[in-house]
Amino acid sequence: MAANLTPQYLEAEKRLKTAKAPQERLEILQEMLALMPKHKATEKLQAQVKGKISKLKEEMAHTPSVKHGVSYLIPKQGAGQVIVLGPPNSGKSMLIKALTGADPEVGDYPFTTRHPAPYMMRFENVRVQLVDLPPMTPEIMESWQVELIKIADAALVVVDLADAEAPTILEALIAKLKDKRVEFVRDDYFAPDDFPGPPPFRKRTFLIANKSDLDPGGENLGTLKLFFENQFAILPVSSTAGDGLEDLRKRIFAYLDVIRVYSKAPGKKPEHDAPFVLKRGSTVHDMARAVHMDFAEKLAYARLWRGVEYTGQMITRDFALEDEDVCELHL
Ligand SMILES: Nc1nc2c(ncn2[C@@H]2O[C@H](COP(=O)(O)OP(=O)(O)O)[C@@H](O)[C@H]2O)c(=O)[nH]1
Ligand SMILES: [Mg+2]
Repeated sequence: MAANLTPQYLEAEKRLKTAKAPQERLEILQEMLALMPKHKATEKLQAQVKGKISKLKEEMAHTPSVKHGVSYLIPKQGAGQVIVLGPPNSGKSMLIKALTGADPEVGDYPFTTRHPAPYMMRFENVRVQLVDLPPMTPEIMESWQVELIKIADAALVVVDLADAEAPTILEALIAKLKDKRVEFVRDDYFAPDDFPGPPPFRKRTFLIANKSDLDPGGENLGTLKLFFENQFAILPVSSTAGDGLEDLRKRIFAYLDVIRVYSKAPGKKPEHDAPFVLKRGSTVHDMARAVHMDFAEKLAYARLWRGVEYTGQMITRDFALEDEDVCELHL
């Protein structure tokens, strides 16, 4: 049976031969898949292209693109990785300092921060990784910065409330990133697809309106809301005075969409200091795998403690866990 590939498909296939950048290769492969006639004779070819796509995505998730010899990979640590970005001097480093107690370089001149750097923020009994990114403007945007944003679990976009230009700069920055297939969203909502081609990288994002101490009347905050309220939750904070930071910490954790589960040995107290951090929706089986690869295989049943609702009842391996559950695994 003939595959009957279209000229458009063959042309895309030709482009793939010379394409080097992973993102470009991904886009071409996805185009090929879309262009391929779907019938018996192309089944094998479809599977091949799909295989290449998933392999490439896997690779891209682990390596930020290399350009001019600059490449940064920040290994994920803790309950999740949150990228902190925005225009120069908006107070990104100061915000991180206030949230983590760490000591990133803070300066009243632009471009104090030149390399990405990870810091750990404590939230209750877990730690969340915040990545300080050198400033971005619509004009100054390195491809590795874009890759780091794509990989992160969530984003904080920081703007300066004292800067009347902030909304316009931010609008241009968002547009530029959208061209690079990064879309900041309030939630995992599914936007009507106004993207031609492969789906974009959608990042859960808070718009941090920093330096609220310099906008006491809230005028600039009002303008920011007019511009962006539909797209983001806008959180006014003051990194120097500390206003709004406790709330922000909580909301960052909630955004990561993870749960904490405490393991417990029979007859012992649960280990509250060392929660297992799992994706929301994880089951007892997932928990067992997180504890030890072998446990997942050998798991017979588990017992659950959850408020007054569960007080040690038996649950099966496909039971869905919730934040702060206590779980006793039996092999
Ligand atoms: N008044 C005020 N100044 C701030 C605040 N956050 C940062 N700054 C100042 O803004 C300048 C830039 O801060 P920095 O964190 O280095 O900005 P970055 O370039 O975005 O990392 C510094 O002089 C900070 O002291 C804030 O909440 N209120
Ligand atoms: Mg900085």
